[in-house]
Amino acid sequence: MKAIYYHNYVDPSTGIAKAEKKTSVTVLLPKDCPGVAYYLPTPKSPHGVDVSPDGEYIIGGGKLSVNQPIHSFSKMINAIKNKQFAGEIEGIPILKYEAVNHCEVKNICLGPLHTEFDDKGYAYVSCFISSEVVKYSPKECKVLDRIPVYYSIGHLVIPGGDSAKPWGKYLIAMNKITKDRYLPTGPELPHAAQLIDISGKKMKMLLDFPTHGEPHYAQMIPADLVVKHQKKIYDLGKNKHPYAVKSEDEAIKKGVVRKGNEVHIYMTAIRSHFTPDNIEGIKVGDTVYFHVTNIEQDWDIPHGFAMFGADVPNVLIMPGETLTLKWKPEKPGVYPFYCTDFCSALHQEMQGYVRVSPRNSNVKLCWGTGNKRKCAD
Ligand SMILES: [Cu+2]
Repeated sequence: MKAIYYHNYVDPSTGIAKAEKKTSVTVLLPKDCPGVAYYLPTPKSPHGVDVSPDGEYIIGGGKLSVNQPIHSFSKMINAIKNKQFAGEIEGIPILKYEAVNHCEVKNICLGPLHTEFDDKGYAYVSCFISSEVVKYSPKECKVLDRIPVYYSIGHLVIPGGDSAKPWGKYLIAMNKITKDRYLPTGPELPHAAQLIDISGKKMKMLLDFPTHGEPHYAQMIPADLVVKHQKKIYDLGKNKHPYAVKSEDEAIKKGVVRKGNEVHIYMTAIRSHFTPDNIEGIKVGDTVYFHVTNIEQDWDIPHGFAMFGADVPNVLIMPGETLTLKWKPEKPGVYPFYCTDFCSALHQEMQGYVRVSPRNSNVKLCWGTGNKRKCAD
């Protein structure tokens, strides 16, 4: 059907984002696609739905029910095969509750919301109203342990707990209310996260710490899964940004280029200066583009670039990356720019100046840093 939307993507070789306007979208209507979806009835006001690592148990958090319904995936497939339906809504068949239900965990808690799983076949549900985490066996439909949390837990997370391979050592409870837990610093208090050891038979509270926002869906994985994919720098040699410069000499050589009222500045940033850091010949009425390449090839050395009076006041440039900041000076004067990310002991000195002349002046474009200077022909 007709719909206008923008498909945005970043070309990794240039770092430049492009937006493509599209005019149609594909819409699937269930009544035209039999078998695409089925309803699983879940009492009452279901909130979360989570599937066990082996794919067999589909657990609905019936928030206003004290009995936790556990649906069976294999029973569901059979029910679909045998057409055990209780009705239909807009072309989507409703499966018969009794045909798909594995069991109900009776009196599990008040307000069960979300369920996570460990690597031993146990499930852990967050209980919003009774403020607790309850450990149970979905297979045997049996509650095994419960631990109070402070207070009103929403989500919870176990490393890999939403995947086919959980690491079952820790659980973090994400709580929405912390009255009486922390220093009363103002009208709003922080929310809380609580780290719980789930490696033993009984759950054990290890740590209670403030967090912000309403802590929500989160995932945890062991750090060594991330380390081998981590990006420390962008390779300067592979930077294909049309205004990238790879050295200070190149920045001086390419320098500042005027195209009518448009001025493009090739600039480098490295501890602890910009090249060029002294520019004149810009005029009121010009649109100035600072194309700043961070030529560092070292981990954790981003540089910032802020231009006094620019609409977007600041960009943060990672090592090897080029970013552009647009600026339209409105009156003559000398304007400072500076690095906005603490990069070294001389970070505070990492700054420069642009001299802006009146609209009709004939001040020549000149640029440089220290003794390296150049002027336009
Ligand atoms: Cu810096």
